[in-house]
Amino acid sequence: MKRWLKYARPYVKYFTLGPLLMIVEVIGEVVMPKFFANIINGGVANQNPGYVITMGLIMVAASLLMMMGGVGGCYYGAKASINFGADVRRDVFAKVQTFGFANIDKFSTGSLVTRLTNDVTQIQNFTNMLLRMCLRTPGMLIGALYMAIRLNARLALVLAVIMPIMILVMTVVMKVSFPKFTRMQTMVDGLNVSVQENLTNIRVVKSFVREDYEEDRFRKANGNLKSAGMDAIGVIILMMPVMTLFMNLASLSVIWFGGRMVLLGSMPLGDLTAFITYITQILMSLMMLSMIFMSASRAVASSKRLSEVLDEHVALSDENASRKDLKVEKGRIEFKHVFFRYYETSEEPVLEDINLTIEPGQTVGIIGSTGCGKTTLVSMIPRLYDVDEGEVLVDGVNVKDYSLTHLRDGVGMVLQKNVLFSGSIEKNLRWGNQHATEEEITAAAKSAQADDFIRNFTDGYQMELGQGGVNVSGGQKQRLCIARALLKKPKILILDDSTSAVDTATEARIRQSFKGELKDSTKIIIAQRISSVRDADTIIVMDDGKVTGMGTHEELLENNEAYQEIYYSQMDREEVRA
Ligand code: DUT
Ligand code: MG
Repeated sequence: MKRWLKYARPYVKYFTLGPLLMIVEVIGEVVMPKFFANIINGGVANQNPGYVITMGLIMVAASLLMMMGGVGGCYYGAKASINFGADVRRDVFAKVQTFGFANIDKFSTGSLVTRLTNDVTQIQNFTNMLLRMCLRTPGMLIGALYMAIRLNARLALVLAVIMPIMILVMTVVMKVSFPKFTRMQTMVDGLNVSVQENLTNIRVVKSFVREDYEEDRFRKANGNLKSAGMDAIGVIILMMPVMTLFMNLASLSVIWFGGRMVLLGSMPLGDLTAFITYITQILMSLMMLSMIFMSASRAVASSKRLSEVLDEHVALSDENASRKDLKVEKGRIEFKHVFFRYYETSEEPVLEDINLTIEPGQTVGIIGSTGCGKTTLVSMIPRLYDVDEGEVLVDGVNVKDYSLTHLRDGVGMVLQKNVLFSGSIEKNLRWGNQHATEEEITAAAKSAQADDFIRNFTDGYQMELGQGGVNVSGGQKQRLCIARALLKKPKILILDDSTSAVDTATEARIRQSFKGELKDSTKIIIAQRISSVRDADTIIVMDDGKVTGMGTHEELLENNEAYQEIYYSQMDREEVRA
């Protein structure tokens, strides 16, 4: 609660003006029936047209005032809640940006999208409703109650019976519906996950002709949401007629008892009509209160989900880093007894007791069967994940002691599952360095063997890429990603299977250019092809989370069985090709 108040503070003017103006409307609503009673009692019964006209004019003026209050109240209420929602959304998004991979894996992207959109909207709508109703509803309840008792205290006893029953019904309904709303939000998550996964991967879906399957999956998620929604709304649907029943019973009793009073002459007719209006107002405001609580239970469910994001502990941060000013200067890498697993519950570690040292300027190849942990191993260097045991040192300093910005600035990583973003090629390359000159950009593209094909596009470096870089080929995309990393001029360059879609001749040219331009940088190349790593200073052979061999191509060919196996299986193919 305190957290959300903080978001209201900058808009305190709107937050007070809204409800205050609504009060104007309520006062009007409460005195109107009394004026009406006066017209009947004083004007109609006494046949006094002058009085009727004066009262009528007063009522018109009051109505105008009421309208102004109502419009103003709604305006400021909307202004307050929209600003409030926007600020919450901004902060939740900023928090998500600090998340490590592990945090994102935990929530799932779909759920984060729901929280950022739907959940924020829920609390925004509730705030809006609260601002319009928070003074209005109790104001109307108390005002009408006061007027009714003043008009006829004995008749008001009817309320003493009806009101407790209605309050009881409302409490039960709220208790029942709260968990149902929480469940509904989870179903919205499910729906978003299904939609998001489908849309981002629509090309794969289509190429595997999986539309039916996807439709089915969507139908299930949509169906779940529908039934959860029906379930939650169902309670409210049931509540409405029950409340109306009590309201009608109350009016009926008032007419029954009040009618007798009018006949006996102990109550003027105008008072009875006014009284009936007040009864309706009281019961209506009770209903409205219950609506507010209902909307509150939804908002509470959403606010809990937002708090989960805002309170999420980001383990992978540089808050406790002791050498924040330090930059990566040389590019020496050391792994000491490193253990790692993605999930605390998994039995086998993905990395098991890794020990290795890579000297600055060296080129190191990593080779091994798929799933053996190559990507995981290199992810430890720019701290995409943190080790469970042991330590990773860069230039003799634990990676946890660098500021994340400096560490990641020093480490250029071309991810295995790489993406480009919508925008021009130049804009994408500038991710590597915002301030790069045109010459630097061309140079990086040339080293990555991308300059030629970029120039062949009609718009050259200004060609617009689609979302995820869909309008370039796989090999072109890989080369653009390499160029993007090269622009950082990193001390450590990691290529994770980054030339798998590039032909061998082009790949050789890329390696050649590294020798010239990245002479002093440490280069780590993960590859499936021996030809990609055979020139490396050291080749690391991995199997099942462990390093099983380390040495030059010749050394490994002599004494490492796994390496020999890979080599000879690929040699056959190379020879056939040659
Ligand atoms: N793994 C996870 N969660 C992840 C990524 C990987 O549990 O987010 C598992 C899958 C695999 C192991 O970790 O069993 C090692 O994965 P990694 O991606 O490191 O393997 P790789 O050597 O890079 O395989 P590939 O050659 O297919 O890229
Ligand atoms: Mg990999």
